[in-house]
Amino acid sequence: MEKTFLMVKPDGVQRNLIGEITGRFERKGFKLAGAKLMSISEELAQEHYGEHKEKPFFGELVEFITSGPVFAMVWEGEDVIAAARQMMGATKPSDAAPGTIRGDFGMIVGKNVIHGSDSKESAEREISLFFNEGELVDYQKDSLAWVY
Ligand code: 3AN
Repeated sequence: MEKTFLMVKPDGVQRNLIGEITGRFERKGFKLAGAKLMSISEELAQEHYGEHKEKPFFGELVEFITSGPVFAMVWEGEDVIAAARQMMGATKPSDAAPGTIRGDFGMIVGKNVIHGSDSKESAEREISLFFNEGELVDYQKDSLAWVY
């Protein structure tokens, strides 16, 4: 089953949006494989955003993502990488459709609430950057016969 790396950014944590955001992926039907509240070191931030090294906003990006705790997650399911990108909405909150996470909660491009892997390659890279093998849980969802 496909896996993706999602992260509630420092602005989302400060705004108490962890529950709101994880709730959307739970209700959609995806499966949580790992999650943790953590601080990102300067080194990890630079590695994570390596592809943006030449961008004018790189310094700002690293400064922001290390400015407070983030909530890192691995979610699993069919086409979860693309589906999560749809649920996140466009990078620039003013372009993000209502009903998406950034459309509903984002205000400015530099503080857009959530990060999500944009391809299979980046998902694999980001999952292994943020999680040890032992931190991911492989389990089956039980039959829901006992929910009434
Ligand atoms: P996404 O997060 O939608 O994949 P990317 O990969 O293009 O977007 O950009 C990575 C991060 O860089 C974004 N989440 C956003 O916070 C930040 N970013 C993108 N464009 C700008 C910009 N023009 N100014 C400041 N930050 C930006």
